[in-house]
Amino acid sequence: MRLSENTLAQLPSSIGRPAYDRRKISASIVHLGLGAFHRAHQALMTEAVLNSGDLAWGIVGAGMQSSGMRDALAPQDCLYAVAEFGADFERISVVGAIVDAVGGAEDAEKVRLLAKMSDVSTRIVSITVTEKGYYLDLATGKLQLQSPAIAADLANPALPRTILGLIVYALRNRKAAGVQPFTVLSCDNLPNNGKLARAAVVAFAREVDAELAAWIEASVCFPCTMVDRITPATTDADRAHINERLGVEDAWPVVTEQFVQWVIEDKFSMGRPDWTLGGAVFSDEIERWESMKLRCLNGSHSTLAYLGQLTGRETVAEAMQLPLITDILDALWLENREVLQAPKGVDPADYIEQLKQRFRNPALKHRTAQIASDGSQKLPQRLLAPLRERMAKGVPSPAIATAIAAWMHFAVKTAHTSGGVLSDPMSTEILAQAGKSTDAATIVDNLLGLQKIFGQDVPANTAFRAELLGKFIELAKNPAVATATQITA
Ligand code: CS2
Repeated sequence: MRLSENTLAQLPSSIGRPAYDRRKISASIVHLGLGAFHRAHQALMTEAVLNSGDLAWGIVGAGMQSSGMRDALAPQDCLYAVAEFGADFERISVVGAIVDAVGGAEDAEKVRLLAKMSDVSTRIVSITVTEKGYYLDLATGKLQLQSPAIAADLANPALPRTILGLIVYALRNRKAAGVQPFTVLSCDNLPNNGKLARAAVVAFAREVDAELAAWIEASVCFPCTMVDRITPATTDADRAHINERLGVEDAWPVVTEQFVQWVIEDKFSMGRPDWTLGGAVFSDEIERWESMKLRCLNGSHSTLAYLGQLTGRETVAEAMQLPLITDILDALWLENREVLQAPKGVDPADYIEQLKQRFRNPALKHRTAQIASDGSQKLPQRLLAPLRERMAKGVPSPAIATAIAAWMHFAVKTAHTSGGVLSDPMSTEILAQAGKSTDAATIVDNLLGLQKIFGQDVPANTAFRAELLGKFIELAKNPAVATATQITA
């Protein structure tokens, strides 16, 4: 039997469920990027608002590329279970905040989505599409006009597929109809995510109509946010366990940790839910929150992922068992702390201690392969940002160098593995550089030459280049690390 409105009453009493009448909800939030993270984070915070009796904030969730989530959710009235797992903790709740799911792979669905976003009922458009979904060249901040997806959206205003096409054409429709613009709420792991979203949207709009671009610049709110909740892809074992607890079948439950954090800049043009009811914080210190999180959590996550992949550790919790890796992380955190501006009231030492506990959570099977994806999109804000601050101070950064060397070895190993696939929008360029030579210095220089990732300043810094090469060779010689075998120093 499937989870649905009709089977809600049969759930065991230990399972949380909506305490409100779902038929009375107004769908005023459109969320682009209907994945596990949104369902474990913003949707759950919105559920707390609905549970408080404010039914003005239902969510229409849209897949961007696939219809898989819509196919899973639609037959269950868009209800789904969130399982929060810790070492000695388990809480499962069924969430009702998503009232409609849009499939990302079908033209008719894209038309329906654009119509909903153009309608006055939509007050907020929120986004989780990961770094690459903004089509920005992160080193220069420029829109990737040469990207086929952007070119297609510029050519096809009736059927946009990227967030930029959808947002700009919906705003154009609203402007034409005299409807107020919605707020664009980026919830991706990017520094100043609201500003980046604004830059991408305005740059796209300029290609469409200069006057529209000026109107967007003047009247659309793009608050910045810091989002945090470790939410791995759901495994078959998780699904089986959760469904056993539910007593009915949820085709795609979400597994996450207990910890949750959302810090939001309070800048909304058509109102907003009181997400503080779900634990969110409104703050004007987003930049500090975001850079602390990106560097201390995500930077060490990426480091764990590449070192984990090289040492045969499948999950983050397994990688946290290896002193070789935790020693590097400790050094990385120290390097970060030396250039960190923590938000008021936050002690970085406590924050980092809590991260260690979160990474060790044995109940989460967070695959290092999942985090290792899209390195080209992640390295700049996670590792290169603190590196640049340290370079400006003239201090060495051996731990950051080790982390980048680990990414390089991961790329080289993939290039030398027959059938090896690098999950990264820049995979072709990266693998070409990584596979060209077996000489350590040449490999390091070739990869450092990828300007879209490293810019010009990082490769030009001879002290750092030497440090990186030293760490690259050190990892190649370490018997616990399985790099591509043919590297010569
Ligand atoms: C991870 C993040 O996949 C990744 O790159 O570092 O998804 C991480 O789990 C979240 O940002 C935690 O909030």
